[in-house]
Amino acid sequence: MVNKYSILLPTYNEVDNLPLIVWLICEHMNSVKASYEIIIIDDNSPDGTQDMARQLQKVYGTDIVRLEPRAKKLGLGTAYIHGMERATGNFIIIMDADLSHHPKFIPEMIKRQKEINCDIVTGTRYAGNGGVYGWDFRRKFISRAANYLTQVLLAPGVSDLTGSFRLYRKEVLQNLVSSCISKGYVFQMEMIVKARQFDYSIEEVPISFIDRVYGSSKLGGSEIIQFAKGLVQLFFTI
Ligand SMILES: Nc1nc2c(ncn2[C@@H]2O[C@H](COP(=O)(O)OP(=O)(O)O)[C@@H](O)[C@H]2O)c(=O)[nH]1
Ligand SMILES: [Mg+2]
Repeated sequence: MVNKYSILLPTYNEVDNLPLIVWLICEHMNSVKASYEIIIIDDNSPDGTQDMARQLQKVYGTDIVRLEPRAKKLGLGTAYIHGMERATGNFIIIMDADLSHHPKFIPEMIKRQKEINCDIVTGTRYAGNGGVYGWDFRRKFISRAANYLTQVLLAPGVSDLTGSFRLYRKEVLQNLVSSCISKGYVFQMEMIVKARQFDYSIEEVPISFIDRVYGSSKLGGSEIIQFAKGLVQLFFTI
């Protein structure tokens, strides 16, 4: 069977980033002759992201660029589920739409998955040539601390637990999503911890993460507290 990759792009106010990310994805997927679709899950962004998505559908076709909107801002976790349920590929790639995740890493993830025949390939900022660019000390510290704490408490043996640039076998993602309870940023971490429990094979590909240029981040103080709470909860339930 020929593999098909469904790339989920959750968007909230990404009108400036969308044309470039879609173009880059197409370039890189075509360069390795992969079969794919891009699923834009937009939560009724007030900046006109959906109009932009419809313009892009005219350029690339509705089979390549699919728009699966929701009525209001319902959060990232459920956006992935919404996209996954509508995906026609046997592999699912999740990534941010703000150009922090460069599509040039997708062919590397695909290659690694094929070499090892693994269930999950996760991008890592904290191994090999991976890195973080453009973050201030505060964000770097929070991310490092979150990864370090989780490593100490749960020892999942994956170097980047809070990243969200990953490739999953579709049935693996379905199984993980239905067994994960966390909301917010802790969700990415729980996915990996649960994947370990289920004995799924996980490979890593180093990525460089570039902070967004256009638009604004949604990480605030409450998210950090939520993460800490989620980590403690996972520690006691797993
Ligand atoms: N559909 C949807 N997308 C979201 C929501 N919140 C964030 N996003 C998207 O998720 C990705 C990551 O969000 P971002 O704000 O960049 O988070 P950060 O990189 O951790 O600061 C981006 O593509 C956002 O547009 C949401 O509530 N709904
Ligand atoms: Mg971002």
